[in-house]
Amino acid sequence: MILHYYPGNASLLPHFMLREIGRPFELRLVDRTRNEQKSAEYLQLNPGGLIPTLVDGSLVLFETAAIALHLADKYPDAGLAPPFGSSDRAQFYKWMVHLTNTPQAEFRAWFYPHEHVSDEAAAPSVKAAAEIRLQAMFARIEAQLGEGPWLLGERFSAADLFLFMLIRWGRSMEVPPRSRAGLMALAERVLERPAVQETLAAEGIESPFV
Ligand SMILES: N[C@@H](CCC(=O)N[C@@H](CS)C(=O)NCC(=O)O)C(=O)O
Repeated sequence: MILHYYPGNASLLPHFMLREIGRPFELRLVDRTRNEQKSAEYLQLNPGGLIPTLVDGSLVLFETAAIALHLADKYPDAGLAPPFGSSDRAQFYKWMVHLTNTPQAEFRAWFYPHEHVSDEAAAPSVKAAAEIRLQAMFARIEAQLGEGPWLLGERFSAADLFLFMLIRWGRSMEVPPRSRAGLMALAERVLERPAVQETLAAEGIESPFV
């Protein structure tokens, strides 16, 4: 398997999972400083020119959540998702879909506000509004964590790795997700995982992680 990645990008989730799974894989840097995600070669794999892409034999996959669900399904022994057909599995789907189509999508407006305006002068206002929506999203997620410690209660899953990545992305927000005790507790537990530490080191990501 080959993961096309850039440090700290959405590729972080499948990278965490590949290290949790513990099988050999190759990391291939998509150098964003040279806009390689828009190169003709990369667009063949990922027509949107976005990171990540997973190549698994003849299978080429884009969309972070799809890659994560595929890895969880393919390697059930890694315990990254609850058993098929269980209520926990349904909750797992709920969180994976929610995280990708709500906060992850909103983060695009926050990171790339210029893509959401016709007048460049409006970009700061779009970013500020995205931040307010993100804060509300993180507050709702924290409220639903309840006793936790994980999104699925007692059971760790790839959804927690996904949430960790989003908490990290928000670290320079005015009210960062880490300022919410429940989210910080989850992030600290995720950081205790050896696979997570290995991933962060391999990507050259240093503390503070969130
Ligand atoms: N929905 C896509 C979004 C991926 C995405 O936005 N990736 C960002 C990095 S986190 C990217 O490639 N940005 C570079 C660009 O927009 O050119 C996914 O989850 O795979």
